[in-house]
Amino acid sequence: MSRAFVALGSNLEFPQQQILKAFEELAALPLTEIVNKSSLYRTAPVGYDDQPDFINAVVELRTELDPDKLLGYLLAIENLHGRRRPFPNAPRQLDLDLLLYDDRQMQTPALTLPHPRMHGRGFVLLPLAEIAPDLSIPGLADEEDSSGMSVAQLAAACSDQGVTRITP
Ligand code: PH2
Ligand code: MG
Ligand code: MG
Repeated sequence: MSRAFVALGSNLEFPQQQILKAFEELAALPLTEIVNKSSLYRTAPVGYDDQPDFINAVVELRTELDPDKLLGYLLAIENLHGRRRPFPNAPRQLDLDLLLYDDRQMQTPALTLPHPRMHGRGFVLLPLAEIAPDLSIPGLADEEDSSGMSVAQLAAACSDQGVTRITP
């Protein structure tokens, strides 16, 4: 069994419902269970500003799917939600990013692990810190600023990025 973390994001067509539906679809994947879910977070857009706020969350999975198989299922769920890709960082019904898969470090055209843009992003790190504060990100020890820091410490450095936990 492997341990994987997946980030969810949506800012089109009833984002909260997109994320809640995606929780159910992830829970229904073969050889996979959700063992932990963060709260939902309302987050300011990063990268391309002229778009609605996002709803973001992170889940922890236990899975027997290998990373490429899991990624294939994530893309299939995105497609079920009508995901289109008109330009980078465009608004979307659903984005599912594989953040971490055990301690795996890999770089292929299809998949980079850990997710290469997770380190400074509050919309990933704050929900991740809610469910896995003590985790450290493999490979990060090589990067001067953040070596040895836990997810909670990395998240604390992102407190000014417009990320608000939505209380149920
Ligand atoms: N995803 C991006 C780019 N910018 N900003 C927020 N707030 N949330 C996201 O999920 C997000 C983003 C690329 O996938
Ligand atoms: Mg993304
Ligand atoms: Mg993506």
